[in-house]
Order: sequence, then structure tokens, then C-alpha cells
Amino acid sequence: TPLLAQSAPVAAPVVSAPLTTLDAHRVVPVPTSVVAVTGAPFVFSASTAIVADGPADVMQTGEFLARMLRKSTALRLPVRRAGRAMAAPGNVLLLRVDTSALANVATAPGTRNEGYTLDITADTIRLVARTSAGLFWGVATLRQLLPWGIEAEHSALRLAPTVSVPSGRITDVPRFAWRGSMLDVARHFFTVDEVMQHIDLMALYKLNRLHLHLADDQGWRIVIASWPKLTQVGGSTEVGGASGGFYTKADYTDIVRYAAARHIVVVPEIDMPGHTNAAIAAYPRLGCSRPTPSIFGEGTQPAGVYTGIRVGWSALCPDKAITWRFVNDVVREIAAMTPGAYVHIGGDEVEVLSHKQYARFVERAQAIVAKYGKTMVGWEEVGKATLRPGSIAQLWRSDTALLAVKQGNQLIMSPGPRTYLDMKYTPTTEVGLRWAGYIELQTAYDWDPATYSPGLTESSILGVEAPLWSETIKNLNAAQYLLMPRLPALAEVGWSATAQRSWEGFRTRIAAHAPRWRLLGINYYPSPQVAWE
Ligand code: TNX
Repeated sequence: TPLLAQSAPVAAPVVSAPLTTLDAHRVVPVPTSVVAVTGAPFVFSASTAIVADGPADVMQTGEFLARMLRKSTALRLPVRRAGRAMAAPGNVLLLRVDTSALANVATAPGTRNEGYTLDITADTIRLVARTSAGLFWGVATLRQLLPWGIEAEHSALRLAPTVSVPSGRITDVPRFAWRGSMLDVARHFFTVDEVMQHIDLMALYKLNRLHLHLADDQGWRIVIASWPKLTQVGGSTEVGGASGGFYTKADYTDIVRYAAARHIVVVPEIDMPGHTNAAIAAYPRLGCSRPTPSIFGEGTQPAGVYTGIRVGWSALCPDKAITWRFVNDVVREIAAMTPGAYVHIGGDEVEVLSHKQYARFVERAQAIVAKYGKTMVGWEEVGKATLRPGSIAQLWRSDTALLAVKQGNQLIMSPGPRTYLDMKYTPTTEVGLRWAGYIELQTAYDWDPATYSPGLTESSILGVEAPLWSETIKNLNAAQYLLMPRLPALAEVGWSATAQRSWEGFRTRIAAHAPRWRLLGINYYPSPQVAWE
């Protein structure tokens, strides 16, 4: 029987106490600079107000914080727009967008816009950022500075009787622009509600890209109106043979909106030309491959859908007109429902096309993505094709990634032995695969994307991403067991400069997060490398 239920054998602290000095913070990812100042703390009370100064979504961020405190404490903080007369006395939490903030902090291109400063005194918390996203990440930090009891799902517990923050100043800017988490909803389907719970978890750790692997051999998970059988047939099963599932366009839009409210961009992936058996089962004329039961033994169902876990054998026929009508329609519909800048075309593990057929396929798909106004992302093999400036390659096993770098394109770093969170922690932990090795927490944490493989420099790296392939993962509980605590480790690799972070520091800080996870109902692997609180 699975041990995946929350089972950490820990004695949780009974009291959810406020921090006494900012130096003692346990923030993950670790901020660029934290300076404690002697002086009285900021104490939240019935007369505290949240004041929003900036675009409309700053109000939304204010409400996000107010709602959190409302469910776990007696605090009912009003959220007001700046400028209105503020009659009531009391202390103020100011959320302000100021496009000149952080002007003299050195950063990589673009990342300054996600930074923030947080000044805490007895009467005021001033959170200032250049954009609404920066403010939201500042609130994520503030959340972690508050006692863990604020995470309680209902106020009956009253776990956080005193909600206060010690005085001081935090300045924080991310190292990389792309900090991603990938969910494979193709091998096993995840419901809209599960995806939203995952987005909540990402928001805790300042991850800003949700990559959804929407189609693979075992499932097609998004409605394409011009090719209805993709979901009717291709979405009907999943690995192991259970019934699958798919998102309607309205479902997908709900996910995109929920993510956007948390400053997370959804990156849809339709894997092609390989990993396409679900599409081929629905429309056999697309395919130049059929799974043959004699080769695969298990997994091949009568309707042509596949429920096993072999990779590399399926491919769209690269020279047929129907294939290009299909690619064009799919990319058009996906692009139309995706406000984010990216469409991921997969491109991995194609073993049944020639090098030339493969490169040509990627180049044509790339042109279609560009025609619909999006930036192409592909797994590192796309480096074998001629890339347009700005196209992005995702490193996973490092052998072809450098081909993209040599063309001047940037990489998302997802090296299997560090970031494949579908790998087991140890030989004896449950669920997961092991082809890229076992990944205990320290292994997930202790590496630097810029020095991971020769030929890379800081500027060739757009960021990091942790894929969660779901061949062995049937539900969110199992997913969280693999994600936690490794996803926060990856988040720190992506956000914090190497000079600020260390394994010792991380393992001490992350230990204090477990009480939050327990209150939030987040499952986790209690790694023996951490003295969990
Ligand atoms: C490799 S990584 C794959 C996936 C599998 C994964 C399992 C990559 C681009 N392709 O199709 O699900 O390994 O870990």
C-alpha cells in the first residue's frame, strides 16, 4: 500500500510564533539582501489598512493578502486605492508600483522588473516594485515572514494570534527570467482544480512559468475545434488504461486566468513530430507510425490509443499536406487562447525520421508559431534545425543543446539528473522513474545552471525549469510527493544568485516550511537531509 499520504514523523512546533528579528528569516528563495533594523516590529491589527498604488492588478494583489489573513486570523484588513482620504488611524501596508524602483541594482536583462524592495518599520510596510509582478513576489516574501499559522484554512484554529513582522529592509531581484514548472497532463490527466492547486504552490516560491505538456502518445488534453477527435478519441485514455480527460477551451482559459492573477505565464506544449500517437489514433492519416503490439507487448489498445510508456516510436508524416493543415490549425487555436508569448512544440525523441526530415519539420513548425505571433520553445533537439532569433531550446540531456547556443539562442535548463522531478529520491522511495538517476534534495539544489555544461555562459541561459513527467504519477498527492521539497530547491536555483545561496542555508530555511505545507494540505517527502520542523 502506498505511503504517499502525509506521513512526516515530526513533532510540529505547537506555537506559530512571529519572527523576532529579520535576520532569522527562513525565506525561500533566499533574497538578494536582508538587513535587520533595531526598532519595534510592524504589528497587524484591526486598524491596519492595505493601500494599493498602481495599476488595477495591484488591488488584486492586496486582496490576495487580505483574503489569506481573513481565513486564518481575526484580521479583516480593508484594501484601498491610494489617494483616497485615509481617515482611520493605524498602520499601513503600502503596495506601490514605481517604474523607477531598483534603478541601480545590477541584474540580467528583464529580471529587474520582477524585483521589489520591502521596508518594514513599526508604522509602515512599504513594498515597492517596477511592475505588478514584482509586487506579487514581494507579497510572497512577506507571506513567508509572517507566522506559519496564517496558512490555516479556517480561523477556528486561531494559530496566528499575533501577526507581526520585525523591522528591516529587503531588496530582491531574480537571477533568471524563466523559472518554470512543467506538468505532464498527457500521461496521466490532471483536473483543472489540481492544476490550480499546483499554481498555488508555484506562487509560494516565485515560479513564473507553468509549462503544460498537453499532448503525447498517451493523451491529447486540449480541445481543438477544427479537429474534434483529438480529444474525443485521443483524450479518452491514459497510461495504465484508465479513462483520461481533457480541457475544454473554457477550462484552459480558467487555468490561464488563475495563473495570470499570480503572475504566472502558461506555456502550452503540443509535442511534435514525435510523441504523437494520441493524435494519430484520432486521425490515422497524420501518421507514419503505428504501434505494433508484437513490439510493445502491452499498451496498444484496439482503437489505436496507447497506454504503455515507451517513447520515440511515433511520428507525424512530415511530407503530407494533411500534417501541415493539422499543425497550422492546432498552433492557430492554441495561440489564440494563450495570452503568453510562447508556444512549445516539443521536438524531442524522434527516432523514426531522418535528420533532414526532422530539421525541416521543426523549421516549418517554427514558421507557423511565428506567423501566429508567438515565440517557439522546443526541447534541445530543435538545435539541429535552423532557429530563428529568439526561439528557445530546453536542455534536458545536454547533447544537442549547444547547437542552439551556437546559433545565439537561449536555453531553459532542465538537466535530467538535477531537475527531472519524476526521478525517485532514492531506490526505496515510492513512485517515479530512475533513468536520469536518483535525485535527493541536495542533488536537486546543489548545482549552478551557468556551469552545468561546458560552453554555457550566464547570458546563454534564460532560466530553469523542473519537468514532472507523469508516467508513474496518477494524482496530485503523488505529484506533490515528488515536487516537495525539490521544487522549492529549483526555485532557489532560478531566483537567487550563487553568492547568496548555499546548501546549508537552504536546508535550514526549508525545514521551517513544513508546518506551512501541513496546514495547506501539501504532501511532501520528508527528506532525511533536513531537520524538519
Ligand atoms: C524523456 S525529456 C522524455 C519524456 C519522458 C521522460 C521520462 C523528454 C524531452 N522526453 O517523454 O516522459 O523522459 O522521464
